[in-house]
Amino acid sequence: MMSMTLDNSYTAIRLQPVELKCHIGQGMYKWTILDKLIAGSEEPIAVDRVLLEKENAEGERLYTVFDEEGTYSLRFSFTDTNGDVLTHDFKVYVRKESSAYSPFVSEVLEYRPAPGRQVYEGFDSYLENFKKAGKTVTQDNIISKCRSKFFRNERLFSKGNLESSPSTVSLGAFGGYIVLAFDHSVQNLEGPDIKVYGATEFLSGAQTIIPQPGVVFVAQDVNMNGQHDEDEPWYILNSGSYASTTPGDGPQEGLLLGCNVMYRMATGVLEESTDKMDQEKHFYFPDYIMWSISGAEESSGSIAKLKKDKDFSYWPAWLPESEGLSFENAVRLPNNGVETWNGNILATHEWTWVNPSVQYANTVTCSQNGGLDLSSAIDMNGNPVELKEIHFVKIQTGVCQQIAIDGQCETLVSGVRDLHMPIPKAD
Ligand SMILES: [Ca+2]
Ligand SMILES: [Ca+2]
Repeated sequence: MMSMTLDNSYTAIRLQPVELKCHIGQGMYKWTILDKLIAGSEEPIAVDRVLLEKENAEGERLYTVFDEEGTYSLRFSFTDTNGDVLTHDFKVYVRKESSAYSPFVSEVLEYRPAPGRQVYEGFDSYLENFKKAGKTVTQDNIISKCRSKFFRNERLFSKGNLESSPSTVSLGAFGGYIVLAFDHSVQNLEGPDIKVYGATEFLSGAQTIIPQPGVVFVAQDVNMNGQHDEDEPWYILNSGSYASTTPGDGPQEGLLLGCNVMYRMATGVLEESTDKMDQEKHFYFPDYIMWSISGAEESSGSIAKLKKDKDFSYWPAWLPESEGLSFENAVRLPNNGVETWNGNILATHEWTWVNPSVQYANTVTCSQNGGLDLSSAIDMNGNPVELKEIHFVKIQTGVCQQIAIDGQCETLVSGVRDLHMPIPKAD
């Protein structure tokens, strides 16, 4: 005898995940939206959309999001191994959120940069104030400072002011990352769904960008607690453009998954290098921070300290130097910096492959950036995954390379937006 454990009605909040469960036994489970009656209209609209159709345990749990305020009619059906069918129709009453959602990420959950010159520069006066007061800056201090930067940018972006310089947060060298949360579920609809804002710089009056690309990951809030938990897997947005090339020295390969990187500070007294090549590159101290990569590849090298930076540390001030800094499961992009030598003189240096179709963090100016599609998600083994919605975004510096006086590649982030949510009128 098959028995039904579903109720006749449920309540939900718009764009917040809902979990419904019904265990009956071995067989095929199917959950369908029949129609919806949107708040303010008189007649229901036929939907007839299957939300989930899976066998056994995989079909017992429905995790979904309703995007409009109103009443949804759903049908659950179960077909057992003899072909006997049990159906149950029920309603989901979807209410409007109590305070309006933000189209931008609303929370900084974690900020863990690798060492880098711009990690210091992004917080220079803030960090110096702590130093002057004889206080130690903490992780919480820095996270609240990140929040205020993103909040300021949100107001700029909301006014359509994309070309005014946003306040950026540097993720430091390869592997460093930031974890951000939306206050609602971002849906995977037709076309691009989220946009990651990098930096916009004006050089010699013309708008340009130093392409220090980041890898963008997304995750769902499976247990619906608003926090990113360890058992909520990260998926990589693979726009297919990581391997795109521009004439010349573009990258030849795509993503390298599963890299573990370790940073350690040099010990001893730093003295200016007298090596001619170091001086050409403006390196003050070439082996300032040592890095080693294991896992998907074995390699090692160092971050040089630049002459202009000799008075400050590249090490994030709120993380202890003595333990080193390690990052697990980082995703590496091909190197994109080029140095050209004329005899033993540095002739040119530049970061290459600035391709407007390469739409992840910090590769194109904010206005050119068309956004990222959740449909491009792959898991940490490189297999495509189907995501209907996400809650969290993680951005990680993707390139492990230093190029002359530009220093180490450090991805800069200034915000993330849900492209499906209209921007409210700015005050
Ligand atoms: Ca999409
Ligand atoms: Ca969670």
